[in-house]
Amino acid sequence: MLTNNVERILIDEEKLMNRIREMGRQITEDYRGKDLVLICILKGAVIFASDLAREIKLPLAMDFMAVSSYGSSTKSSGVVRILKDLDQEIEGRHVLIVEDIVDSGLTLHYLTENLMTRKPASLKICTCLDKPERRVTPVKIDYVGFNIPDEFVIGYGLDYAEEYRNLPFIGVLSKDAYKK
Ligand code: PRP
Ligand code: 7HP
Repeated sequence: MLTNNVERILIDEEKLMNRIREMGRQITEDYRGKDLVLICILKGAVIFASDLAREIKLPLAMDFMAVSSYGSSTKSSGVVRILKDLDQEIEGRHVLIVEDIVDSGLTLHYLTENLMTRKPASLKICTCLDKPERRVTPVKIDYVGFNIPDEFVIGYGLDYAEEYRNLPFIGVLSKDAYKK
């Protein structure tokens, strides 16, 4: 079964949706009258970005980047690769990066440096989850859904070895699933 390797539910669907509604309201206020581009970092952020975008009551553009630093492990390799770049120019536009999780911070450190060279009018970061205990590189996060403890989580876009992204909640991966 899909939920076999879920040790426990950390954030249920209702809590997720309520928080995303609040974040959408805040972002709507902050970006009113601005040329906003949401950059969804594939693949993990796709579900969060889809829900968040619908709670932002403003005209906006969406673009997608795919970077990978994890492969099928539960630890960051520290090496960030761009697998898919943006389709749109971001020079002079207000860019909001949308992530599912910030862990070591290596992915966002790389991404912000890379995107800043393209001269956006502003560059901010929004993440559904933050694991501050795991930080290796400091990153300034502007919008955080939830701070979570140092446990490997799955669901709502987050995977383990490409599975579990379609769980509607955030759950803790059972240790049996990867300690073999
Ligand atoms: C995950 C996640 C973040 C990154 C965070 O992506 O979606 O992009 O790791 O980790 P960090 O802060 O330690 O860099 P992953 O490489 O697993 O790709 P995926 O989104 O396609 O699953
Ligand atoms: C990346 C990642 N992917 C899934 N679950 C977690 O807890 C993660 N941390 N960093």
